Amino acid sequence: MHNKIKVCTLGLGYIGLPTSALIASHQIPVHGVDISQTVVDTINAGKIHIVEPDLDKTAANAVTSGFLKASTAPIAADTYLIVVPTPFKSGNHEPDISYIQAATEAILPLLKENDLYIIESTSPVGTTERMRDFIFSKRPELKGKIYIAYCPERVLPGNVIYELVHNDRVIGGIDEVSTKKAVAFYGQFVKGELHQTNARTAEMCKLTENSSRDVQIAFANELSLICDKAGIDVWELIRLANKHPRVNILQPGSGVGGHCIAVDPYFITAEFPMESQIIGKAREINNYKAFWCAQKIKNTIQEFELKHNRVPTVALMGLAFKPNIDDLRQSPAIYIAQKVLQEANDETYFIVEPNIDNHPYYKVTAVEEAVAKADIIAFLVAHNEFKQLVIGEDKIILDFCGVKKQ
Ligand code: SAJ
Repeated sequence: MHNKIKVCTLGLGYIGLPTSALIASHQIPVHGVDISQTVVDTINAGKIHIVEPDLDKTAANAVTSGFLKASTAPIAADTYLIVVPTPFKSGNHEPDISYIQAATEAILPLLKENDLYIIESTSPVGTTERMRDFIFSKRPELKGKIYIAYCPERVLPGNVIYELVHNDRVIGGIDEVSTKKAVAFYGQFVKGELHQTNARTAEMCKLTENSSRDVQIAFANELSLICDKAGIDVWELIRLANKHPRVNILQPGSGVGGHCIAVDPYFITAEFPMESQIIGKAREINNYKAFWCAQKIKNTIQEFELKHNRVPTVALMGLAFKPNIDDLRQSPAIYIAQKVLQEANDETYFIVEPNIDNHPYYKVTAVEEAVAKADIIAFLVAHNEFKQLVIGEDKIILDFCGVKKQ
């Protein structure tokens, strides 16, 4: 057993757990905290509660070596990492930082001179300063005696363990000494470059990265709508436009999902509604794209009925929020499936998602069976399993994500 705990992580989710396991793998004792007893028990049993390649081994080793221990309550450490969710307030797109506030409140009595407090959670601009003010309002004797910084994560789900080590990081303290202290902390386990700035810039940087991707995808999605009307193959168009040395258009799809890109831009628009015109419009376009896909499927069903005098069978290919993962959270494909099935008449539907075995609401059909039986095949996600499919000439294909083009 290690008598001195060095790091206390608050939040053991998609980022908190891999980060804790990575730090522990460097023989730095980590005390991980989560509000869920099930999560805590799972981790202490050497198992994990999320799907992420290689995380199981890293986490299990960290637990068996004794460097990672999970609990529902924090204990005194030298460094506190806040890695809790920042959802929306109910009913609107305003960020809710109450989890960050609650996590901070939980460690307030434990804070002591020279401690380092870092927020990693995606946060609206000014959150770190607000937490600084909150901490010092309750513990005024610590003013100027602890270090406070913001350092967002940038890892791509599915490649978390590699990216945690190799991605560059942006680190912004509330003052220069805090920045330096946080840089020294991450330097122990990050191989990417550590870029120094202030807390507000670091907060905005995270929001900017994901908004930038959202805006670029919206551009591609807008082109797909224009091309559909103009009778142009958008995939060919983008491929050709990208031959220009300074053009790099992303790929259109059935919308933008996940818990980052479809969420973070609202952290900017909520606070700067007048200024964030393009960012706000991009969100609208990417949301609209999913609605448009659902309409397109419904129209195709109607046209089929009129032409063939019978109801068609329909295959909806993919439910995940992006290719080759099993994560269905905030997935445009789920939204499309719901919309289409809501108004289903007598059509028979085959729902396909090769990355999951079953779903609480939908019966999942095997790829080949669905393709063989369906009259209309709508590709919602460009999974690898769909790319090599040989599809009969008699089928109607709605390829929203370019599965047959990329
Ligand atoms: N998508 C498209 N067209 C594209 C690329 C993506 O429609 O050309 C769609 C995907 O299908 C998906 C959505 O966008 O629905 C988001 O997928 P993604 O792979 O772009 O990103 P995420 O949400 O998995 O992870 C992002 C990453 N951010 C950036 O690339 C700027 C990741 O680095 C962040 O760490 C993560 O958000 C996060 O946690 O914020």
